Amino acid sequence: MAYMENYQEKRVDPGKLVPGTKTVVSVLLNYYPEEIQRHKDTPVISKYAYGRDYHFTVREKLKELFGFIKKNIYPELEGRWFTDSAPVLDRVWAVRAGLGWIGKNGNLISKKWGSFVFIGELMLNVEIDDEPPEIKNACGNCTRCIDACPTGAIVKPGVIDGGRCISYLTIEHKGNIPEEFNGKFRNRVFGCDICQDVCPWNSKLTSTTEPDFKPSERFLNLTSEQMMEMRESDFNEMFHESPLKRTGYNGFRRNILFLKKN
Ligand code: B12
Ligand code: SF4
Ligand code: SF4
Repeated sequence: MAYMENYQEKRVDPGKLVPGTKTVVSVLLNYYPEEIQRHKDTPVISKYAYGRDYHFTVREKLKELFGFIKKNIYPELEGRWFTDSAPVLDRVWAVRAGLGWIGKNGNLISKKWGSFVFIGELMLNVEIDDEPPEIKNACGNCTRCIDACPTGAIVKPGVIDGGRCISYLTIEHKGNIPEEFNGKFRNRVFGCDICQDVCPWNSKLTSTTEPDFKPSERFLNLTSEQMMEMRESDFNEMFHESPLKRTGYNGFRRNILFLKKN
């Protein structure tokens, strides 16, 4: 993740990223699925990857929102939109927009939507007169996420050691998974939701209505054997336009073999 060290100036000052920015509009998109993988022993894929890659979906929606604002409110509107795509601190903008707080598990938590939400922004050249409410951190004394993380990746409240996080190790990491993590992945094959699944703010969530994120029946029914034996052509067919394209078949196989070995 060396790319995280680049563009520090642009990261903290949106005017350096999109000259003329006067307003940042931060939005959330719920991706909490109605149903999870049906077979308990099938290697677990993170909920964010159940459907179409959110980068496409959120970007399309942001473009639409931009068009709507320009057409109906500010004809002079100029700007750009982002989600996880540029040197933008998505969670920090969501906090400043009053959408939630950053929980001890490092995720933005909304009182209404929980944390299974994607974050995106519009950077606009118009001034919008709005005082967002300040949302207080509502984690309280809870430490469920820290206690549940199997690799000890939450090193301080809200601070994730990326190098220890299963999400990083299964998606971003290149090469073999270090031996110190043998037996610690709790059957996670792509990403990890453990610190979100245990969060009380995620206990009564409304499922997403976004069709792009709806998993296929075939995906929900995958058995452990089918996943272990999946061929490249099946993988490409099932995960076409999916976040799993990021690791590709080889990364997926590496993760499967790591789980099998342990
Ligand atoms: C790098 C990254 C990762 C890395 C590192 C995670 C991390 N916590 O930093 C890895 C690969 C591990 C990862 C994992 C996941 N990620 Co990720 N990831 C990102 C990414 C690209 C950048 C995060 C970042 O900037 N980190 C670097 C440092 C600077 O951030 P930090 O120290 O954690 O942030 C603090 C400072 O910014 C400070 N701060 C506060 N105020 C201010 C003000 C200023 C001016 C500054 C400079 C700083 C500052 O507070 C921040 C929070 O503590 C964002 C997208 C984006 N562009 O923001 C998505 C993002 C954070 N990830 C996301 C998701 C969904 C996940 C996973 C759930 C995926 C999964 N299921 O496997 C996991 C969750 C792991 C976890 N417990 O956090 C979502 C989170 C949505 C949400 N509700 O919060 C994001 C926002 C993508 C999106 N657009 O929706 N991720
Ligand atoms: S995503 Fe998994 S490995 Fe990463 S901090 Fe949360 S529980 Fe730990
Ligand atoms: S599990 Fe508890 S401590 Fe962790 S983010 Fe949720 S409320 Fe906060």
